[in-house]
Amino acid sequence: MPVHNSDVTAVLSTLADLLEIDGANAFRVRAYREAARTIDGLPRNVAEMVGGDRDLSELPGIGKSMVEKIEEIVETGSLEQLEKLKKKVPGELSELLTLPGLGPKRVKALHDKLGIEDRDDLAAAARDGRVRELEGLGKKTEEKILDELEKRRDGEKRLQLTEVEDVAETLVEYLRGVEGVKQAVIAGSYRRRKETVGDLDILVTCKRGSPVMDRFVEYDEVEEVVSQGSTRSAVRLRSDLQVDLRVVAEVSYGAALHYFTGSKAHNIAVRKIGVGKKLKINEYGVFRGERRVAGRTEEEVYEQVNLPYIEPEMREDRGEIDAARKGKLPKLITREDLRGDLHSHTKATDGKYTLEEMAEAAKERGYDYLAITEHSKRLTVARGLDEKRLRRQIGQIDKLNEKLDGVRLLKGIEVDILEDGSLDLDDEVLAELDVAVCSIHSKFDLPADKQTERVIRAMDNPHFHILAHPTGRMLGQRGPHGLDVERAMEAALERGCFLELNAQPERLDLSDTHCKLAKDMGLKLALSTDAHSTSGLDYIRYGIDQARRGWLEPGDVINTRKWGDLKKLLKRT
Ligand code: DGT
Ligand code: CA
Ligand code: CA
Ligand code: ZN
Repeated sequence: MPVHNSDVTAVLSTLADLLEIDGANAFRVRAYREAARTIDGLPRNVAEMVGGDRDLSELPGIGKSMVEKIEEIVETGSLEQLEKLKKKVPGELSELLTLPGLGPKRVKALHDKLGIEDRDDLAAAARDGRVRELEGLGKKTEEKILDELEKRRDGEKRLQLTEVEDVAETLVEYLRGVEGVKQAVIAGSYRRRKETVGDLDILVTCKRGSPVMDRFVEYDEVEEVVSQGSTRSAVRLRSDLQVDLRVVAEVSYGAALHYFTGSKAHNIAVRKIGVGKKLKINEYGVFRGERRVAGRTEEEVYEQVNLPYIEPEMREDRGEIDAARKGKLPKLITREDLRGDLHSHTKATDGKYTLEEMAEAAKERGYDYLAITEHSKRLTVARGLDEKRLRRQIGQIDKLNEKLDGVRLLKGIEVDILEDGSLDLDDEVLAELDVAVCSIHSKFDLPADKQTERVIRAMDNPHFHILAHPTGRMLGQRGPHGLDVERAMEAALERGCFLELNAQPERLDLSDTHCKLAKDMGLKLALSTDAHSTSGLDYIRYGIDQARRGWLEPGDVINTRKWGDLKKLLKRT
């Protein structure tokens, strides 16, 4: 069983939690947390780094002894130190640290005095009124704990950004229509355009006496009112989405928007700079002593710490603060920068529309070109094209292009990469195409090194242009198929080919950190929808969001170029 980065992160975080409950030195605890966070943000597989010639201790927050722990986790799947500690402090206790009012000392007391070992024990004790008996834990905290435990039981999953989008936008529109409401915006991970969101965080400014809180909790889609107050309420919608609403003063609007947009790590980093300037930064504003020196806009907040405005998609504490400080923030790509889409299907295979209809749809969206990339013959479920049918389509596209005005269809294919790394169509027909998008649709379970070799061997074919949906993951359905993305990127760079950022909302493949890795390596990406219908072209928005989270600029994406220039880029050798 290969060890994933998330496994390593989980072991290190649990260790940090249990040490904290056990009363260990705060620095030690923090060291494990830092290490966990570093591993979590790594775009490569740490297990392979351990096996290879990389020096892990070069990573931020990872010292020599931490390297040994990581190696132990990679090799054994666990950590002896943790297993020993668990005999004293049950592992499930770590989860209790995230409950309202519960810090390490209190969790320890719950364990020592009430024999609580996990959340079920805690729920039972809270229901019996035993929790309130402990020092410092009153009836109120007990109720909050119980509430939170129940909430967690129902909704433990994160929702895909695209699943919540309609619900979210409709709700904000509704709030904007409430009497006295001036502004209503969604902050949190939703504003950062993270691929999944835990809950929605909405901010409102309004006139005194606006009934916004009442209107919010009585909104049609509300299934349960979790809490209601004059400045903060929380509800759970029928779609299982939890929504927090906060009413903030206009003088605090920018500070609140900044605070609740997060990420938490970004906030902490900004606040730290503030501390160095004797400024206190919180959701109410930026303060020097008692005096509010900023807060109306986010720009003001950043200005106080001598930083330019940082786009929400970049606020993950992944180097954006440093880049901002040096005046080196990327000028992030926007939808308008794209000149075309390089991955789409028509009725000839598993798409819904004709060549003409797809061309028209591309033109309506302001594109200069659209690549038609049908599946190849091995993918029989999609009625993939063989050489003969592909040649027929090539002829149709040539003819259609003579008629088309203002848009061009590119002759392409989404050719299967077979198990041995060969391509599913012969070289002669591939040579007649403008673009070959290549992808894996079978044998997802090959060992990682075999999977990687398979892809690299495919790239050796001079007709290979773009590796489509490189990792094969499907959000919430299936994990990546094991390709070593960094090695694939290196191979692509050496051979003059590219990787795709597939904008299908359940794919978003590459991830944000992979996009950033590509950029750092100097590898350009294709940003494509894989549209199976005319409206499917609109999924490009999600790809743009992901690209921006990966720091991509127009120059980092090949389909921002005019066809003539793109054609040169696609030329191998
Ligand atoms: P999510 O909901 O899990 O997808 O992620 P977020 O980022 O929306 O997180 P959420 O809803 O827990 O909190 C919204 C924002 O509030 C978060 O991005 C940053 C801010 N925030 C929450 N807790 C803290 C905290 O303890 N410290 C700081 N500095 N900011 C926090
Ligand atoms: Ca949130
Ligand atoms: Ca929240
Ligand atoms: Zn496709």
